[in-house]
Parts: sequence; C-alpha cells; structure tokens
Amino acid sequence: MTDDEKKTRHRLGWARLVLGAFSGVLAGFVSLCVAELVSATVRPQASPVVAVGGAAIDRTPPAVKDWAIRHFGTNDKLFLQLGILAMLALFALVLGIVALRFRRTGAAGVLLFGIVGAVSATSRPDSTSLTDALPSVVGAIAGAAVLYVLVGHLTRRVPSAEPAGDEREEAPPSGAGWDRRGFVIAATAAAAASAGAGVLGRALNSASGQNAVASRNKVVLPRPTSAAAAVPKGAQLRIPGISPFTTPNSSFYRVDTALVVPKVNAATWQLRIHGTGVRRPVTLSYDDLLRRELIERDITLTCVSNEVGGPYVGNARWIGVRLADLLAECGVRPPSKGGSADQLVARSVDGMTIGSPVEDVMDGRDALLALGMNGEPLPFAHGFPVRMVVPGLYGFVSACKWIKDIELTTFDSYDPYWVKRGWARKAPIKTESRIDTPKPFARPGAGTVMVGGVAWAQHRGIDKVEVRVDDGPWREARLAAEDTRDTWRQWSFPWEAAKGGHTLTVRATDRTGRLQTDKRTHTIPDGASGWHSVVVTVD
Ligand SMILES: Nc1nc2c(c(=O)[nH]1)N[C@H]1C(S)=C(S)[C@@H](COP(=O)(O)O)O[C@H]1N2
Ligand SMILES: [Mo]
Repeated sequence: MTDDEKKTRHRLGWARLVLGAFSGVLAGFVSLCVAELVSATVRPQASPVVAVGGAAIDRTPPAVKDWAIRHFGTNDKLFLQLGILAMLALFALVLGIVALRFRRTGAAGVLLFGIVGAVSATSRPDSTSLTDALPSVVGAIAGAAVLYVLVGHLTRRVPSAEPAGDEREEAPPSGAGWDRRGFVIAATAAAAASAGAGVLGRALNSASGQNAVASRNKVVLPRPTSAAAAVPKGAQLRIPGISPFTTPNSSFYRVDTALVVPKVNAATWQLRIHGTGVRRPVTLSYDDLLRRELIERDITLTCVSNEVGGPYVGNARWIGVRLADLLAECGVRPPSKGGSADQLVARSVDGMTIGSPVEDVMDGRDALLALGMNGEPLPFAHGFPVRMVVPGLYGFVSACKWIKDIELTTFDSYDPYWVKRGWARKAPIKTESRIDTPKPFARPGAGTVMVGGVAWAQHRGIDKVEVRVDDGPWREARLAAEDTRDTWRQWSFPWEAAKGGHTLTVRATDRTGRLQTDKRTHTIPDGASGWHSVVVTVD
C-alpha cells in the first residue's frame, strides 16, 4: 500500500466512525419522536424524557434539589430535561459506534433504554396503567430498528475492485465497503418520518389539554359570600423596588415536581374526602364547590425551599371553600375535640401527597380549597381547578395543587412525599424578613437612601421590623399598614447613607413577641432561618 492509500483508508475509517456515531444519535432521535407520538395516545406524562425526569426528581437527594433550585431557580426543570437529553445523546453516540462492530448489541442497547423509560413511566406515583410503558417501548423498537438498518449500510460488503483479501472482513476498513447511497436514503427517510411523528405527537399532546383549557375558560367565579376587605391603602408603600403587596399571577413563584403542568378538565374533575373518622365520606364535583359559600382572603404563601432573602414567597387574593366547614359536614373532628385523625393527606392528580395537621386546618383559620387566585380561576400552573391554601404553613405541608383526594389519617401511619425525602412532618412558617431594595451590590448615591422590603409570619402577624447599618444599633423601620395577620407586611427605612461599603441587615418580630432568630439554618428540614443582609457601596 502506498502512503496515499494509507491516508485515504485512515480518513474513511474516521468517516465511518463518525457516521456510526451519527446513526446512534439519529436512532435516539427516532425513539424520542416515535415515543412522543405514542404518548399522545396514552398521556403526555408517559413520554420517556418526562417520565425519566420525573423519576429523577423523585429520587433527587434534598441537598441536590436545593442546589438546583438555588442555581437554576424555577428553570431547574428545563435544565434537568436538557441534562437528560445530553446524556441520551452521549449514550446513543457510543451505541452507534459499538454497533459498527457489534450490530445486534448496539440495537439491543437502544432497547435497554426503552426499558429504563418504561420502568420510569410505570413507577411514577401518578401512573395507573401499564400502558404508560408503551411510548418508551415502541419508541425504542423503532430506534433499534433504525440503528440496525443504518449500520447495515455502513458495514455491507459490496463488490469492490480491491484485492480478494479485504473481502473476508465483515466491516472492511476502507470506504469501498459501504453503501453510501443506501445509507443516505435510509437516514434521510428515518429523520424525516420521525420528525413528522414528533411534531404530530406534540400537536396531539397539546390538543388533549384543550378540553381543560375550555373548561377553565367557561368558569365564572361567583361573588364570594364573605368578601375580603379592600387592601388598606397604607399596605402598599410607594418605594421603587419593593415587592408589590399583591403578587400578580404572572410573577407568582412556582414550585412543584411536575415536568408537564397537569391540564385537568374541571367538568370531569372530582374530589373525594374519606379516611379515618370521616363519618360521611363525599365525592364533590367542581360545580358542587362553586355552589357552596365562597370566601375571599388575602394569604401569603411561602416555600420551605426559600433561602433567607429568597424569592419563593408571594401574596395573592384567593377565593375558595372553607375546608374546615366541609370536613365538619363529613363528620370530621379535630384531635382536640376527640377526632381520631391528626393528619390530612391531600393527593393531586400528578401523584403528589401533602400532609397537614387536622388541628391547624380546623382551628378557625381560613384554610381554603381555593378555586380563584387574584380574580381569575386558578392558573393551570398554580393548581387549576382546585388547590389547598392554609395560612401559616409552608406550601409543602399545605398547598396541594391539582388536588383530587383528601384522606384523613394519622402522622404515625403515613408519610407523604416530602417527608419520605427527609423534610419535616410539620412545618409552621418561620418569622422572616427580606430587604428588597437596595439590591445586593447596588451603588446608591450618598444621602437619603430608601431601604425597603417585606416581612412575614403568617397567621401570627408582624409587629415590628428593625434595620441595622453595619454594626450600629438596631433602629425601627416604618411598617406599612397591616392587611391581615395572614399576609406579609411591607416596611421602609430612610437611611442617611455615607460614602463607602455598608452592610444592611433586617429582622422582624411577630405578634407573639418572638424575634426572628439570627440562627442560620438550611432550608431542610423545616425552612431556612437567619437575618437577611445586603452589602452595598455608597458612591
Ligand atoms: N401537586 C403538587 N402540589 C404542590 C407541589 C407539588 O410539587 N405538586 N408543591 C408544593 C410546594 S413545595 C409549594 S411551596 C407550593 C407552591 O405553590 P405555587 O407553585 O402555586 O407557588 O405548592 C405545593 N403544592
Ligand atoms: Mo415549597
């Protein structure tokens, strides 16, 4: 062989390797597209990336989840899915190369991924049918077939002008041994057909949510029997950069484990109330709830994953049914009145379970089965058609979205979703305060700088907020008017700022006289504590 011939062979060897890898990735793409189409006949949540992502979320250690929320915020799910896709692409690429040498093994590898997807899909808590395995299985079979065929074209023995010696090899190293035309045709056909299937699947999946969208559009929320008083004028301070007293739905934080927001049709939705000590179990429809007395309340919701100074807190005007009344009608009594159940477990359509103390829900506070949020039916992302809201408890122990079932039980006999993952069984809101303005590392000019923010201690109320500059004395901030003790409270503090670097710190005292603790804790297991500080440079 001449040097030139050697170089050509080397190049063609590399080309085949690249094409093998490409075949693997294409097979992966085919699998996902076909799975998407099949999922449209099952349910969108059964598609493999969603299923594997969901399974990953369920198994993520709290510390990693916390890290992800801290770094990616509400985009954490997007990054999770991109991560899964990147991993899949990498494995598919390797399988393609493996298939060049071991054609059957490569194809079998694709099937193995189908099994991973199928197991993930059927083991999700909201999976009720083995048909959830279908998208992954059918997709994997299609992908395996495509890889088998494509690699066949790359390794085919075609009559060549080369010396007879080369023909013994299954996969000749030289380019003369592969079927270029066949490969290009097969790859193009596979790519086009599966892209079509993928687009069709996406379209069908989004169409399946249309009934739910239509049912939401039809909702007219009746006027509440007990309306919330107008928010006092003085509750909203006019300070640029402060969180608005009422958080608009569009900017209300969202924290949940759902990779696909459940689209529930209100017309067919039902809520069952049953369990220990429920003398008259009921099943209610959306219309049943609409016909009941509705109350309207301002309630501030907080996530236990909120770091000191973090964004996962918002205040909304909710409309809903008083949960305590409904429970009483079912014959439920709180433990203090001899009831046998001390835990209320809410279940959602997506398999979430959230446990609240029956005592808290029935102690007279405005625990709601909420239907409306800030004047409209609940947005899908915030739990349409119905969710729970309980003033004074973190969301993970009270605020079940897309609720479909309420079971009365005991704390001893059942651990809900987050408790199984190391979070606390009971989690009342910790008294907290936050500086909204100035922002960290801001550079305000010397002179009067308006410092402002919010403080919350739902169901106890905020009594006092104090601000400290550097190591100076604590000085009382001006409190905005209180709406109710279930809502947060704005505060402001005019600071005579001198040039240089300064640290501003805030702390609140709640209505029970308790000062917000300076003890820094992690969010796990029952919420972060500590004082919020902001470092600024005054120019
Ligand atoms: N079905 C369901 N409900 C859920 C959750 C969830 O993951 N799934 N997360 C809970 C948590 S941890 C919080 S803080 C609140 C957040 O409600 P939001 O997204 O409307 O702000 O919903 C709660 N309800
Ligand atoms: Mo939360």
